[in-house]
Parts: sequence; structure tokens; C-alpha cells
Amino acid sequence: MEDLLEPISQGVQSGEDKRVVDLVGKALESDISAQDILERGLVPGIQALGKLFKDGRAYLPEILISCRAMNRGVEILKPSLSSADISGKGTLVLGTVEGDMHDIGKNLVKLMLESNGFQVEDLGTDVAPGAFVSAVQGEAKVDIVAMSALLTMTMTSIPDVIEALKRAGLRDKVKIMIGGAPVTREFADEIGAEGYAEDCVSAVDEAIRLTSI
Ligand code: B1M
Repeated sequence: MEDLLEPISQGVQSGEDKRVVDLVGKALESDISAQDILERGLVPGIQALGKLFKDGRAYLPEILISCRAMNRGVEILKPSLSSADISGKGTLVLGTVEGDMHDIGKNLVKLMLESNGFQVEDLGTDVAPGAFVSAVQGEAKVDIVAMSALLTMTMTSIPDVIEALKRAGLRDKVKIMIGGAPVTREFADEIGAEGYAEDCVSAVDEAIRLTSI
């Protein structure tokens, strides 16, 4: 299995989208599960590049090229990740908070939630507090407002959304779930968010927990 997963990770790191597409296809044909390909091939690839970026050994254009390779790999996995038995488990409004353009992690969270029977309204990136409020008002029933933040600077937008929901009289009608690299369970507790997940797989467990309390 590692014979294919490691090269997938390498392909993402070097931004070779055609190679990634080819290898992901081969991995699926070899009966490696879509979840393993995602978690043990594609995601480690982009994470390894993140470390190089931090150390000044990779630059933004390289990251964008790798993101494209990662996204093309994810596209191929989508049909295999979709659950055959989609029964409505609950509705989420999901977005990356204001000032933040990162969406790879958010898109994976969405993919995993939808694959597990949740309905997700994706508001995209750089979502202002008012847009979260309008989205909740626009749906018949929203169970969870889910926010992703990848920058230390934009984490502070999360309490702004909670405050906007309070002002609109909606706070008690929804649960809040947050995540993203700098976000922690402690931060969630501090700002009064009921839910936190470290990765896209645990986001599903957390959404199930939140919709059952
Ligand atoms: Co940016 N960036 N970036 N970047 N970028 C980080 C986040 C950074 C840590 C890199 C670094 O310095 N090592 C750093 C932030 C430092 C900080 O504040 N702590 C950083 C910076 C500084 C910046 C810019 C300011 C750079 C600049 O312009 N000088 C700039 C900001 C732009 C903006 O948003 N306003 C910027 C820009 C970019 C790109 C556009 C080039 C690109 C984003 C492309 C895109 O998303 N479409 C990018 C990327 C790719 C990264 C890194 C390399 C990778 C992020 C990623 O996609 N990871 C990142 C370094 C890193 O994280 N190691 C970095 C893979 C993804 C699968 O993981 O997003 O963590 P992640 O999601 C996980 C979990 O966190 C969790 O589940 C996901 C899947 O398992 N999760 C949730 C996420 N959301 C969740 C929500 C939930 C639950 C779980 O519930 C709702």
C-alpha cells in the first residue's frame, strides 16, 4: 500500500498533477480505500510542503501548484467517498472566516461530512460574520455553524461570528463547531464553541456528537 501512498504524497509535494491523478487511480484500482488515499497520501503531501514553506524552503507559487495537484486527486476520490446511504443527519453552514483564504482543509471537512450523510451549505472563504447569520436565517433548520481558520490572525474572527449570531437571536438555535491548524479545544472552550475537531475525519464524529445533544 505504501508503494502507492508515498509517491502520491511526493506527487503533491512536487505539484505533479497528472502523476497524482494517475497514482490515485491506480491506488483505487488496487483496492486501497479512498479514505486511506486521502489521509495517508494526499494530506501528508500538502502538510510536508507546509513545513518546507515554514522553513523558507518553498514559496507561494509552489504551494499553489501543489494545491492544484491535491485538488485533482481529491476530485477522483469524491465518488468513492460518497456514501450510498445518505440519510439526512443534519445541516451545517460552513465557511472559512473573514480575512482567511485557505480552503483545502475546509473542503475536505465538507467532503467528509457530505459523505457521511450531512447536508452542508458551503459559504466559501473570507466569510463575514453577517454572511454566516444570513445563511442561518435562510435555511429552514441549521444544526451547526462550522468555521475554519488557518491563520492565528483570523482565529479572532470566530468570536465575532458567535457575537453576531447572539445579536440576531440565533445563538441558542445552533451549535458552533470550529477547526483549522491554529485552533485548539482550549480555544473552543474559551470562546464558548461547543464543538472542535482536529481533522476532517474527527469533524464527522464531532458533528454526530453535536447533533445528538
Ligand atoms: Co498559507 N499559511 N498563507 N497559504 N498555508 C499557513 C496556514 C501557515 C501555517 C504557513 C506557515 O507559515 N508555516 C501560515 C499561517 C501562520 C499562522 O498564522 N499561524 C500561512 C500564511 C502566513 C499565509 C499567508 C499570510 C502568506 C503570505 O501571503 N505571506 C497567506 C494568507 C492568505 C489569506 O488567507 N489571507 C497565505 C496563503 C496561502 C495560499 C493561498 C498560498 C495557500 C492556500 C490555498 C488554499 O487553501 N486554496 C496556502 C497554504 C496551502 C498553506 C499551507 C502550506 C497548507 C494549508 C493546507 O491546506 N493544509 C499552511 C501550512 C500548514 O498548515 N502546514 C499555510 C492541508 C489541509 C488538509 O490541512 O487546512 O489544516 P488544514 O485542515 C485540516 C485541519 O486543520 C482540519 O481538518 C482539515 C483536514 O484534516 N480543519 C477543520 C480545517 N478546518 C476545519 C474546520 C472544522 C474542523 C476541522 O470544523 C468546522
